[in-house]
Amino acid sequence: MDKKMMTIDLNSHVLLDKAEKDGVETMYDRKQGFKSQCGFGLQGNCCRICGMGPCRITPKTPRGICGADEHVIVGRNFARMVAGGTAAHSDHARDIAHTMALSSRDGNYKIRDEEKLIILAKEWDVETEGRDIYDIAHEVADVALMEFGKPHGVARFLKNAPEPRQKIWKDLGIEPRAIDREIATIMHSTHIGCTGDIDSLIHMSLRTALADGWVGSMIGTRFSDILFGTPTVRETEANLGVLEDNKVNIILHGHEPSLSEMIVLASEDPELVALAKEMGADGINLAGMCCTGNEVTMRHGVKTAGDFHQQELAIVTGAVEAMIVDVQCIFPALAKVADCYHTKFITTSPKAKIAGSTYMEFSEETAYADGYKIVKEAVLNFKNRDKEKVLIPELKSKATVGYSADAILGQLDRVVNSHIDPAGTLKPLADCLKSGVLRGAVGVVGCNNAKGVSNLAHVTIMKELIKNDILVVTTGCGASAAAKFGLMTKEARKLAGKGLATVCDLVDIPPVLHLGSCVDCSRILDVVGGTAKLLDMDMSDLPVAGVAPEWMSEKAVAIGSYVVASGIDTYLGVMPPVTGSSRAVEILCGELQDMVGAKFTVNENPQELAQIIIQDIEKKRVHFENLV
Ligand code: SF4
Ligand code: MSK
Repeated sequence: MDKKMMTIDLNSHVLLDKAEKDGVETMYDRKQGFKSQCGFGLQGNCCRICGMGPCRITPKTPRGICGADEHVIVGRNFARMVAGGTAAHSDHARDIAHTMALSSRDGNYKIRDEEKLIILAKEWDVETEGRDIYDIAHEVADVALMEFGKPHGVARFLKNAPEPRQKIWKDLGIEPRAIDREIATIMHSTHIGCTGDIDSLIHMSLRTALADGWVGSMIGTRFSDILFGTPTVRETEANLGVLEDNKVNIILHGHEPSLSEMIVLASEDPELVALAKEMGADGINLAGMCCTGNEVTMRHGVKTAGDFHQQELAIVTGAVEAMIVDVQCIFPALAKVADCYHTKFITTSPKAKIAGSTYMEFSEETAYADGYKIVKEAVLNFKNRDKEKVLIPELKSKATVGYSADAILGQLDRVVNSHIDPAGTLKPLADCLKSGVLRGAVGVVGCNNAKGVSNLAHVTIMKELIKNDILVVTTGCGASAAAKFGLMTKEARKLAGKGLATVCDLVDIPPVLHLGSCVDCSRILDVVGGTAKLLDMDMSDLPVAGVAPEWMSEKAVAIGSYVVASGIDTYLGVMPPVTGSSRAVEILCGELQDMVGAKFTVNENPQELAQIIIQDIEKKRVHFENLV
């Protein structure tokens, strides 16, 4: 295997050698078996929606048995990807809302950000005067849960968007009603014999994606902040070098903070720390992975072990006592890899049971007790570690993380002239954009994709953007890549252009800002929406963009679609399975511009993609500068 063609992460290179030596198969081995992938699947024109199929579109069979053409088939497949992604983010949000409904003063889950709860309660017309904070929390949780299936009206959070944007959604008829309803509508409409019109399929995809971004993800982010604390700026480290030789190493992987928060608490329990010492370890070392990694690093400074493509390699170190997972982005392959070492692969969610794992169900009702049991299992496993099999690679990078929208406001307040400007606003950011010191701001988000070299596109694009005075904000595995490659440090300012470097010095920020996990793309909507409102513009007027250089999940398709529907141009480094329909490409990469003021652009060469983004931002500046 040519490791350089697999990943640019040098720790991963070390561990790929070890995996080979240990006889362990990883995704990179399997990737080689998939060198030529199915052309129908790549183009999205294979349909297996009904039992008469699969029907594949070719010159000889231009229609499926029911008569669906390539446009209908591609459109239905695309819509189902959006529905899948929206379901995942939103079910995460639903769980957090349920957790808030369980919160109590002496229970496992408490209200940590009362101010944020009160603001939200007022936004949602929940009475706050003279009420106990937990009564307010429970009512707000109930209101949120209604957003999933309320029978009337449209989503409440939509009114947070700038007014011109709300009008576009209303006029187009893409205001989401309730989250589950939008998902169900897509599943119904894409059933055999329903929607046979690609324009309509993309239209409903946008409405469902908006339910993801402006409703589900917003509930996920805000409720997590209220329950677990709004992230603040803190220092951490990233990459597999954060594992420790003589400690019980526990990897937290998945998405929902309700589990990881309990594991963090339990890992500090004096009884379990004492037990770890009894087992011969120096203590317990937690490290995060994927989006759970982002959640716990930005709230607790827990170090980040790595990203999506490093989950197997973490176990290959031979130094992990437990890999604890909940939902989403967890390789079923982990069970087999864990079998080759002493690692306990612990699944916890009835929504994501994996054959071959140790299943220890986590319930919010018995949260701490469950977390304690799971950590204890990990600690007791330390005695089974085989020192001969341990190899912890050396590399790790420092990173400053935790830039929630609130933390960004806090940093900006450092440069506010309080005699002239009110504190707590995005005005300094808007001023930097107006003056052109910052040419623009770009969200670089999303996964790693085995179609490319892991991390290459993320790092290349981020470096190019900051060099050209474009501020980068990042979430998900893009954020982990940035942290691993040192882009979230003050030292990274030397990679930035003069304007951005000056802003970073003034505001004391790195050129790449860590905004959190996948659901925290909603923080990007908050910042862009807030800046647009401040400037009395629409989001599509700003020199901003979204990029998913290495996207792979259905969630990423939903994110890209709501970002575009919010008026923010979106750039993809991997082609989605839509090229089987010329009409799909025409709409997604062209006509959406007239509908929602933004569109998709795809280029699989990261250098070229970065240059396209920079040129487009400069073009947008002309329009923007005319408006300000
Ligand atoms: Fe074939 Fe139509 Fe059934 Fe799809 S829905 S599998 S195109 S017959
Ligand atoms: S974990 S969705 S690989 S960002 Fe959110 Fe990473 Fe993508 Fe999963």
